[in-house]
Amino acid sequence: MEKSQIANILEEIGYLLELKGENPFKTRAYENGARVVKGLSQDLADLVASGEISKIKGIGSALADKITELVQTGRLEYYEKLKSAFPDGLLEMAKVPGMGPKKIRKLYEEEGITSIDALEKACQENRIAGIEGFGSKTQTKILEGIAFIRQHSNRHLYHQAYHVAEKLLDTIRSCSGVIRAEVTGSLRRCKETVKDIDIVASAASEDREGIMTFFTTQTAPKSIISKGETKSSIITGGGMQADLRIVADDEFPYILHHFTGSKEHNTAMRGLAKKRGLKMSEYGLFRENGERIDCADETDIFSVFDMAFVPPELREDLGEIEAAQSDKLPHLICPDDLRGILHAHTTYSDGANTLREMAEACRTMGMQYLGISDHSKIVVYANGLSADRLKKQGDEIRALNDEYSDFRIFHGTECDIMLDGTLDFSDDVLAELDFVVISVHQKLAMSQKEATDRIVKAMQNPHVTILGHPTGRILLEREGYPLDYDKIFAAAGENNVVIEINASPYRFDLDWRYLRQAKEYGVKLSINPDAHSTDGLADIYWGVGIARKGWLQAADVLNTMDVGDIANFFRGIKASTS
Ligand code: DGT
Ligand code: CA
Ligand code: ZN
Repeated sequence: MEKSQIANILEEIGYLLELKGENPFKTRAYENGARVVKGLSQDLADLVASGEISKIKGIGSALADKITELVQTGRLEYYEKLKSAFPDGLLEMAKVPGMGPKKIRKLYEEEGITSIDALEKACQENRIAGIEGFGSKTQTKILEGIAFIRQHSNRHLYHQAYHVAEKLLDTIRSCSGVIRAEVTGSLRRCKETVKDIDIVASAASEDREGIMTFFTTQTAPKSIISKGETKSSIITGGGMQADLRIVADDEFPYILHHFTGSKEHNTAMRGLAKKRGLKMSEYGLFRENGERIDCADETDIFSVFDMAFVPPELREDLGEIEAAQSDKLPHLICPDDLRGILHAHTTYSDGANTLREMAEACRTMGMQYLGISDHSKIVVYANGLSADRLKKQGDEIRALNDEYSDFRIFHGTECDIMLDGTLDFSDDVLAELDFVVISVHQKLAMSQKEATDRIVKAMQNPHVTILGHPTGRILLEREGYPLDYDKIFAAAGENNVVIEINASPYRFDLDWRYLRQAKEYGVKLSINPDAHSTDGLADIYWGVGIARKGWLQAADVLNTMDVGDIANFFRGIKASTS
């Protein structure tokens, strides 16, 4: 069993206990335990075998026993018993935004509601509004939440689909007879969520049947939707649909381009073709007389239209075609352009790894610096730091920095934005730090005006460096609060505030669709992993894909600055406050 699976089970136990009405202390212990397990650098099986597991901070003896049982048997009786005490649908209901365990328990006990469908019906029949603690506003919110999850239920997070697709692609490429194979569709375009995995391959016609048999048997699918010589579809073990299409190798570039999409980009390209008396389809690019224009790869296809190669991330018909025709495509940021990482948590607040472990991991990634930003005091559930503990952390950072000659830790905070737009730490506390990330974590239900005013006011504090996860959205789970982007970007520009692209694949916030608008206001972006463990640092690379999708170049991104430049940048902000 993998660490992440075990962590998920512990998390679920915490949730089930809360559903049961157990004391919060007990439920918190499981949630914490899950986080600790996720962040462990050692092998879990080794820790269990040596008995060291019970000595790890945050894992008491009860948790150690359960982890041991899971590692040794792959099962946990306690968990199975606990789970069987509730109807299945009850856990499903937790997916509805705003439905916490307390609410679910109340609806279960008072109305016998055990599924999302039943919940929807009860809301429509106005049976929820009258229950104590609910009201008609909550009832409407629940209905909106159900509509939201219905709309998103057939989509998957980018990183989860990416991992599945990568494995599938490797398997397909390993099959004899396969000449070329690529992932296409929204995954290749780096959309934040995807519906399915689209793969195209080329092979001689006599090899195709064998490849399809291989695809539908050797990838451990849950089920086979269809199997043909040119197209087959499966449901992967993890429940995603994956399509494989196979063509002759000389048709490969056209099908690759077609299934990469987007539909809008394809439609625009077909319009261009028509203007030139050509016909473009997934099978090729043809002259009026039916003759095919031979293209060895996608670059050849674009050059037929006097266009530079358009990176897949840009293919949304949002100006990329015009830019490619006039040689104005941006030189997109690459992973190698990054010089450091900002916005990381440690065991001081809700991170799973120590300051030193985070720094070492970041340095090993080849970065020049790490900006630590643990939570501020109001975020009690995340063990937010008091001004005193923040000061102590500063001492530890200084001591660590003395040890390094080739790496630097910057001391920051993820300071909460209060309801009225003031900040959780006073100015004299903020003045002691290298940089300040500000974020909203409480009372996320706001109108556009409330949200915009609150954040604009917070950005006016002269100590602020970066606005963190600007909308608070959680992909496929909750929509962020609405913002007036013109006002937000104007204020960021005026106050020299950088805006975060939160690179956690659960957030990707700011959304890529607004990045170009931010740039127009002269706002810099920072690609931040919001890492809560050493593993989480690598989330920064998902963020690079999103930045590319938003047309960003290296110079648009704060953390492409080398350590000297960013230190100057931070000092510049501090100088302006004194
Ligand atoms: P998804 O799956 O919703 O995350 O997004 P895509 O873009 O992967 O969409 P999908 O899988 O339905 O189709 C893959 C590509 O195939 C799409 O990006 C463009 C192309 N395609 C599909 N349907 C059409 C169509 O009706 N017209 C044109 N021109 N292209 C299409
Ligand atoms: Ca797709
Ligand atoms: Zn945050």
